[in-house]
Formats: sequence, C-alpha cells, structure tokens
Amino acid sequence: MSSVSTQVIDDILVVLVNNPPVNALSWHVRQGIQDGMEKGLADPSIKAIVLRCEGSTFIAGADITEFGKPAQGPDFNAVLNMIEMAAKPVVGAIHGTALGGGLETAMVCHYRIAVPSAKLGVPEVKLGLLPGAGGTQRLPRIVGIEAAATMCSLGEPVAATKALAMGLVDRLAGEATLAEDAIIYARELIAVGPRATRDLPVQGDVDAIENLKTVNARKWKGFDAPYANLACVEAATRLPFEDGLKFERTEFLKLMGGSQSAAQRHMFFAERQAAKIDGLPKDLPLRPVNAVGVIGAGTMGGGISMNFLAKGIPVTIVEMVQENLDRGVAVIRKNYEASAAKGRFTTEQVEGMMALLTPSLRLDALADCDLVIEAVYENMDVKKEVFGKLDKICKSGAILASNTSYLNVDEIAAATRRPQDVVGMHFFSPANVMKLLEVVRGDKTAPDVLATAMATGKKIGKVAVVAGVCDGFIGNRMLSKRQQPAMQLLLEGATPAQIDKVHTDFGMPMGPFQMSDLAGLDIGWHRDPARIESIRDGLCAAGRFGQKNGKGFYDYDEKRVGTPSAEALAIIEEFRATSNLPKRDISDQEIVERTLYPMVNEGYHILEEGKAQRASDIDVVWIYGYGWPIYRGGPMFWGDLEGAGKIVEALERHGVPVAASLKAKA
Ligand code: T1G
Repeated sequence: MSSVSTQVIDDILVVLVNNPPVNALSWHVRQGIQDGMEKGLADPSIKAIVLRCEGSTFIAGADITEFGKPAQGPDFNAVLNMIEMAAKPVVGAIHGTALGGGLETAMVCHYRIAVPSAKLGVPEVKLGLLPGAGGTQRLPRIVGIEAAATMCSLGEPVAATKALAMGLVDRLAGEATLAEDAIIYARELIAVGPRATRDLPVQGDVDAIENLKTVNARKWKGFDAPYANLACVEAATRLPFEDGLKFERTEFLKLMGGSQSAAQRHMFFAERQAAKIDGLPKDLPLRPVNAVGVIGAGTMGGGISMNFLAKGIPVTIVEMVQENLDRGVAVIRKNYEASAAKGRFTTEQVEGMMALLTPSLRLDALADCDLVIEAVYENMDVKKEVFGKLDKICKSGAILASNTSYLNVDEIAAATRRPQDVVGMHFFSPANVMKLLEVVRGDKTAPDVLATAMATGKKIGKVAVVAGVCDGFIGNRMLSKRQQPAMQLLLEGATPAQIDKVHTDFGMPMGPFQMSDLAGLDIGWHRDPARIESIRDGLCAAGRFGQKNGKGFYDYDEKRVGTPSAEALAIIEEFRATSNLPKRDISDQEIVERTLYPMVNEGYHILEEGKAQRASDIDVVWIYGYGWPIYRGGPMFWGDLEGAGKIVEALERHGVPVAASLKAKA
C-alpha cells in the first residue's frame, strides 16, 4: 500500500502524502515518509526536501483508529528525529489543517510554508491527550511559552496568517500555488541549511501557565488533559530537550491509558457516526433549503431563526400578534449585538443577518419556503391546527418540521395530507447556542426529508441525531428517569443539595433540582394552591417557581446563585410526613444507583425499541444537549465503564425493571 510517493524536481525531492480523507499518520504513512526521507538524504543530487500532502488537507494528526492496537510500522518519534536531524533543509508545505501529529511533523521540518487559509493546531487535549511526539517541547521553542501553553491546553487551531506572526509559519504561499512556492522556498534554503527546532531556545513568561489555569479553572473542572498539557510546556522551560521529551512521554501514556481519553476518543467518532443514517445511501439527493420559515417568535423560534440567519439563509418568522413579533425580532437583534460586543460578529454582519429576516403576521408568507419549523406552544391541538394550515399553504416538496420536545410527531403529521414531508427538529434552549438537534423520524417521514433535516442541522453548526417517535424522544425520555427517582429520594431523606452535589461532582453542569429551578417549577402546574399532590405542588403553592422568581428548591440572590432554603426543606418535610415514609440517611452511591443507572437502563430500552440508531448516538445527545461530562463519554459509554453486572445488580436491588438487553449484557 503506497500512501506516500516522491517526486524529484531538479535538486529538490518532494515527499507527497496521500492518505484520504485527512492524511492521518497511519503506519504506512510513517513508513512512506521515512522511506522518502532516506531516499532524499542518500541521493547527493538532492539538496533540499519538501513534505507536502495531496487532497484537502495536510496531516490531520496521528491515526486515532490505530490507538490501542498493536504497533505497526516505524516509531513516529524516530521518523520525526530523522527529519529534524536531516543534513539537508526540509520544508513543510501546509494546506487545509496541520493538526496534532501533523503539526508535530511540520515542526520538525526546518521551515514551514502555508497557504493563507490553512489552520495549525494541537487539538489533542480535546481527545483527552497531549501532543505526545515532541509537540509540547518543540512548540514553545517556536512560538514561545504563552502561545504554546494556550495552543496545547485549549486545543484551538490558529490561522496561517496568525501563525506567520507567531513564527510558526515562515512564509505564506499563494492559495493555489503551494506546490510551486514550496519548491522555490526550498531552493532558497539550500544555502541557508537546516535548522533543528530542538536547538531553539524556549522564550517567554512561564507565569502565563498559571494564568491559564486560573482563567480556565471552571471550564477545566474534572478534566486531566489540560493540566497535563501545561505541565509538559512548563517542563520545557526548565528541562533539557531530551528530558522534556521523556517527561512528555510519561504524561502522554498516563492520559492514553486513562478512561477520560478513551471517553473523549469515543466521542470523536460518536459525533461523526451520529451524522450517518443507517440504511440510507451516503449520496441520497437532498431537498434544497434556501429559504426557511419559523412559526413562533418566542425564545425557541428566535433562537432557531438565528442559526439560519448566521449561515446566510433567509428566514420568514411568523407570529399571531404584532407585539410578540416585535419583541421576538428585538430579542434576535439584541442577542446578535451582544455577540458582536464580544467580537463574534461585526456590526455589518449583524445588519446583514437582520436584513435576511422577514417578520410577518401571515402564515401564507411561508408559501415558498423550503423548510418550515414550527415552534409554537406545546399543545397537540394547536400543533395540528398549524400543520393543517401549513399543508394548504406550503409549496409541494417543502419540509414541515416541528420543534416539539415530546409530542407525537406522527399525530402531528397525520394533520396533513403529506406526512412523508413531516419531521421533528427538536432544538435545545438556547437554540442559537446549544449544539444538539434531535431529528425525529416519523413513521411516514420520507428518507430524503430525514437526510435533509440531518444535513441542515450540520449546516447550521448543530450535532444532529436521529430519534424515533416516543415520549421525550431520546434526551428528555432519559431525563425523566433521573428526575423521578430524585424526587423519591427527597421523600426518603435526601436533600436537594445532597442529590445535586452528587451530580455536579460527577461533572454535570447542574443537578436535578437546580435544573428544575432553571426550567421553572410552575411549567405544567395545575395552578391550584390547595391541591398538593407532590413536592412541586407544595413549592408552587408557596409561590416558589424557581430561578425566575428567586425561589424554588433553593433561594437565589440577584446573581441567581442558589443556596439551600429552609422554607423549601420545610415544605419537603411536611410532604414527607403526609406520605408516611420513614426518613433515613442516604449515601451518595445510592443516589448514583437510583438516578444515573436508570438512565443507562432507559438507554437500553430506547435501543431495543429502535428509537435511537446506536448507543453512541445516545451519548452524543447527552453530551451536546444536557452537559453530560465529555470525559465520561456519555451514559452508555459510562455504563460500560461501570459494568453492566454492577448496574443490573443495583437496579434489581432498587426494584427497577431492567432492560432485557442490559441484563443480557450483564
Ligand atoms: N485519525 C483517524 N481518522 C480521522 C482522523 C484521525 N486523526 N481525523 C479525521 N478522521 C476521519 C473521521 O473519523 C471521518 O471518518 C473522516 O476522517 C473525515 O473527518 C501523536 C496523539 C481534520 C478538521 O484531533 O479535527 O495526533 O466518519 O468528518 O469535518 O501527538 O477530522 O468519514 O468515517 O471530521 O472535514 C490529533 C482530528 C490526533 C484532528 C477534518 N488530530 N480530526 O474535519 O471531516 S491525536 C485531531 C479533525 C495526535 C499526536 C497525537 C477533523 C478535521 P468518517 P471529519 P472534517
């Protein structure tokens, strides 16, 4: 298998990598580069070497699919040392992305030339790893301590133009003339000679490392990799190069052997897998989506519209009442201006997006839309009425989508004569921020409608996951399996703070009761203060609706910081007394067993019913929709780490019916 070839252009040897789709450093690529280098170094007529890639990108890193498998081909570090210590100048010619092991390869090249659109970075921290082939020792020698620490610990790439200013790139090539420009540059360097990166001094302020820890403490809570990355960069400031490499190796192997990186690598592939629809051809023709309609200018309708406007897709937003329409449009503008204030958009871009928005009080303004997304009040009769009208108004072939978060999409579709064109597109609030999109496939949803909804989700920057029609689809269905036992545990003696702490210590952004207070305790409340049938009724009867009025399960200050509430605890106590349940001490382990294990169990039920395509999709839903910590890989991946046997034993001990497939796995 040859994924690396060489070309001789007078006295220059070009080593050309071609390993689609992203020129990952598979063993045969490492072998090919080594062979190419040996050829170039041994041939006296060759005065300089260019390393370049075919296809859409330079090397995008080590081949992640090889991790954990028996090693094949040459050791990566040996290949890198050969390039770095070469007696002839070696130029790295970069286009697309130079990431991870790809940037490490470029950094052992003595010089780097890149097209302006290229991106360079070390994203390993996003895989729970660090640049383990000298990246943490060579990068600070090229760009300085602060920039290296930032790039390694945050994992964000830099544009070639910025890399030029940082010294990471030595020259920019013409966007379409990289091959030629690299040859010209290499020829100029023959007289200059090689420049080994390891010999460069480490410069800059080591205090930058501590500053990064301080600034990112909240974001990095629970993560190992960012700190390991910074420890390696810090080591580069005080250890000789070879000792720094050894330090890096030790830290790398620790991370590679840990569950966090296994979880984050699982998520790397899970996110890409989620985009695939089993049984549908990859190249199924999609329906055009060049004009979108949104019904409802409330929080969800506004957020949904912003996603499309930000991608240059015109939106017609419809409301019933002028006042609501004006408020909705004003909120969209305010949100964009807030983002512009943070430098995300220019004022011109904000005006450009707002110009693509057409407010209307008339549903028939949506007649020519390719996709219409309904985001009105969660009531089946209202939904049916709206879809009945859309059925008469919208052009043939238009996709009719509902943003319902739990109602039956098949029932909504049945309100039209074209159920094949109806699909659920369940966005998460705030819809312009949250990355998850549950695309709900109805019984009659046409394959191209499903595929178009999924592709549209990707186009507007969402991670789209196929869900089947059932109560709460994937995410909310599993959420209810956490909320219900959490309430029961309150009755048996636990407190909201204890239960929430178990979840935040686990890595969730908030626990069941903090989440309820955020959502609002009065959502769906029967509004009869005399009717106390649950703790929530008791809290609502006492006027405790959650964060929105400063009191719920917790009391909230003006900054919405919650503290345990004596009144809420008294209401819980009073309700427990009426339920005659004995109060007892409840361990944190029991809370995990009764609030997290049932979610895993429900995941197996969802798979058994075919409401999710694969277990990893469920993990994607929980990480991108509910803040499940990515270093735990999602409920299904975590369930495997916990062990099916342990989960089944605990569920049975707590009287929870166990899914057959989970029991089988145990
Ligand atoms: N290894 C193996 N497969 C990879 C891969 C990789 N590094 N990168 C991408 N793929 C597959 C991916 O699964 C998908 O497959 C296809 O390529 C297209 O990817 C020693 C330890 C480069 C920006 O973290 O960020 O180097 O789904 O859909 O949107 O220090 O891929 O089609 O079957 O994402 O155009 C560090 C990972 C590795 C970069 C392109 N590198 N890749 O985005 O396409 S660790 C990374 C990306 C390392 C060293 C360490 C993106 C991309 P399939 P895609 P894209």
